[in-house]
Amino acid sequence: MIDKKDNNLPKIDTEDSHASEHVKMSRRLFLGSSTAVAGAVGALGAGIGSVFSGSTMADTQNNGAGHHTIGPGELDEYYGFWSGGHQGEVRVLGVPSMRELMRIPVFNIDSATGWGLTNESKEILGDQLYQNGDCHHPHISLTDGRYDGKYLFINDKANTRVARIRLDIMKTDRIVHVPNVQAIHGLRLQKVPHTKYVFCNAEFLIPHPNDGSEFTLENSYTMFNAIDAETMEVAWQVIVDGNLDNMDADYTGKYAASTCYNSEKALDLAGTMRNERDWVVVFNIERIEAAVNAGNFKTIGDSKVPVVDGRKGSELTRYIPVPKNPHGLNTSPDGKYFIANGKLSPTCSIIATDRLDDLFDDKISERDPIIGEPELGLGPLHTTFDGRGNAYTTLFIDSQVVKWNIEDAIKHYQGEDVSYIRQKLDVHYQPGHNHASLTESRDADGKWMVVLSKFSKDRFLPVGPLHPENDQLIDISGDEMKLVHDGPTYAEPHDCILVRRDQIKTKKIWDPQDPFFASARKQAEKDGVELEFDNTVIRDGNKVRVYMTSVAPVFGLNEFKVKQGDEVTVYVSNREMVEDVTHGFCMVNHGVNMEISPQQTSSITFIASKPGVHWYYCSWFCHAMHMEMTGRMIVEKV
Ligand code: RUQ
Ligand code: CUA
Ligand code: CA
Repeated sequence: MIDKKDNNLPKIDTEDSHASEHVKMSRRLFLGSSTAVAGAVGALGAGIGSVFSGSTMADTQNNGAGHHTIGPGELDEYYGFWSGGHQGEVRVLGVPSMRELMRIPVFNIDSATGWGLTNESKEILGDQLYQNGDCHHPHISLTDGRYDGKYLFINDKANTRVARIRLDIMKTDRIVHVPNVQAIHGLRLQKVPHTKYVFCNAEFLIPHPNDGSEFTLENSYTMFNAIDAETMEVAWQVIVDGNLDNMDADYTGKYAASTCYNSEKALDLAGTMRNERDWVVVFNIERIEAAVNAGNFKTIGDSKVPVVDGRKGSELTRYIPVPKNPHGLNTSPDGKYFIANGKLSPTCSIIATDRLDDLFDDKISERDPIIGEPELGLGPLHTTFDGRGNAYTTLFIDSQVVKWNIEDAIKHYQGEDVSYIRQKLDVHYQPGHNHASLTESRDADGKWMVVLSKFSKDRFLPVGPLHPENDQLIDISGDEMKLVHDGPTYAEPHDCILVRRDQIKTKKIWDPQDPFFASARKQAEKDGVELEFDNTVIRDGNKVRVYMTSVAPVFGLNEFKVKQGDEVTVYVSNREMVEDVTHGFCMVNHGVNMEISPQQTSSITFIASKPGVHWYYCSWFCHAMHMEMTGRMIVEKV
């Protein structure tokens, strides 16, 4: 272990040692001939056990080109948007530096910005004000198969929600709770002609209605969901057989496909592994829309969402059998293939999207769209692409990423004697998602790949029993993958998306007319208050509205007076015209804090339950006299 630590030091300008090269080669050979080990995968437990056995070899880090180093003051080429996992947020990183630029609170409560505390954020979070969320899949809206930089969408598995983030201000602006289902997991966007729909899978099977009158798994099912990307209303739902895991959409706008690992409808682990093949279910978007428009749907309970039946035998779906408990599903950037990752099978299944019309017209049989099933290694979870015909698949159990050539894998399946594996690279450790730059668009540029490893084990200074994960940056621009950076991350990013920096256009300061705080503006109008200028207190029964401006380093009000028990709403408008001068408003001992950026209005409501003097202060450093940016709330006893 001690020796290993030395090996982990960055070795930017040195050559690979012969020793580690040797180990790397022998390991590759071992894995190259290990395709008969499928049986060993049998139990998922075997994979977990190997966390600590498969990766204790010498460091196989390639000595990277080093051009991932971005100097102080230099800007990155890519934005990376990371899921924040069960922290419930989204993180913005610069790539290739892997510097964290910003956090965007989504489903979580954020002490710094007041997300979950302010009236503006509560309006977006809605009635379902849960305290937690579980983000997995961040995806950026597209127009004609290219990222358009408008929105980012992300799922909440924990509370069955989908959120939209406006990328011009990098704030969450809409959240929808998906009815009739439990646990939104896989989420992707319609790519063509544009992101009209956000597609998302509900993972778990539930009875309908789920009101305590029925508990059996036989009478439970789950649904595939489409959300209108502009209105953020659920447009329709499709009942399926089995469960749903991950998904992707095609480049015609006609099809979407999801993996199912629980075709068995089992409750126990062994049961979910009973079938040698589960399936990929393909959704025919045109036919589903036609069925909804023709009124061939039902609704469930109070929900008005049209529900169509896509179970086996339906015209709306097709079920393509694939081995075994498949997980990720990824569309190649040329639009030709859906690739389903086998998880308990050492294979990926290549589905030809140009055979789907025939499949739906019953001209071919259910396995005919499969045109390749390469053996890649143990525990394939997700695949990403370089736009040059190569695929990169994470191997969870092997702790590797395998680079393979898609056309050669297809030829091999047709009986040609070609090898399709290009390289296997150790990653540290147990990778889940991987993601190459621009890979979910036509513009996949094959420069960088992030591998999101679930375990960091010995890669960082120890921080107690809870370890960070490890997001590794890999240079894929050359023939060989080169590992160039380790990035510790907190609970649990799952997935990320990389876009070119010119594809995102952000505002430097807020538009004072922004809909984000339209309700505050409306209330001010009703009260005859001008947010830009006025500093005033409006009493409305036991509701008190306090309006104040903020210009560094003063609040418009040094003091305001309320009565014990009043419901107080404080509106602060930041009048700065200069970027980066954010103020905060923190009322001591009231659980009240919020961000107010230039030209923004923020508001927060609380009960003034404690008589006496209560200071408030600016909580975002704004000026040399920032400490002096304070005031007092006087609460009179009643
Ligand atoms: S899933 S580690 Cu939540 Cu994206 Cu595959
Ligand atoms: Cu205003 Cu600090
Ligand atoms: Ca299964």
